[in-house]
Amino acid sequence: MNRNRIKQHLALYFIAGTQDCPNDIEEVVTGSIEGGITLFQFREKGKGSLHPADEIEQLAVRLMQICRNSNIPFIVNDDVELALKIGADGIHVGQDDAKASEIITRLNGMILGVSVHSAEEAKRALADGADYIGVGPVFPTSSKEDAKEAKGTAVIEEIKQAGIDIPMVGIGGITAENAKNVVKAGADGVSAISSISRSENPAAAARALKKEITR
Ligand code: 3NM
Repeated sequence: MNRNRIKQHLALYFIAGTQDCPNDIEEVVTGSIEGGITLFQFREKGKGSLHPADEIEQLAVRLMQICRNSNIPFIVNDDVELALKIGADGIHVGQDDAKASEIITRLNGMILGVSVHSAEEAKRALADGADYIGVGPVFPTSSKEDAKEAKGTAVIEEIKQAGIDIPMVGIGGITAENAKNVVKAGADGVSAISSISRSENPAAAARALKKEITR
């Protein structure tokens, strides 16, 4: 996918796994799409996540179908084998997951996203061939147990100032109240888990976020 389209898809990037959803995840994802998300990442990870691999795979396939019906690219977090097996649109890896430079040859055009926490890591992700980076945590988050310290929009600004030219999305504690600052700082979009997944009305939550980033 070309850079401009990637940037467009980063506008409102929703991430979730069953552990993030008090309600049925398929309904949550359907609602979020109705509310205007532009990309979805399946991240089945941490306390409360589904464990048997076959259940994870079946759920991934169902969620991918829901996304495909609305032309929303479906990204798998971390699990390269699962992403390849089900034919996902992309894979997202963290600094502690499989190395981007090692998996890129297997991806065959799939979107590759990498989590970064500094300009240094951003530079490496670009050199490794990442299509986009997730920069965080911008604000404190309770959706990732081992999240690093929140740095506000400083790292996003640093990456911009350093001229590291790669599509980027901010992540961590992003809500409709603070989303605008993330885009103002130079991100192409915002990524969110709980402000959508834990909302009683995921469609309305996504719509509220979208409004902030598009005006
Ligand atoms: N990665 P919420 S923060 C999955 O800093 C993830 O790389 C982060 O969840 C990073 O929107 C995070 O609920 C959790 O704060 C984001």
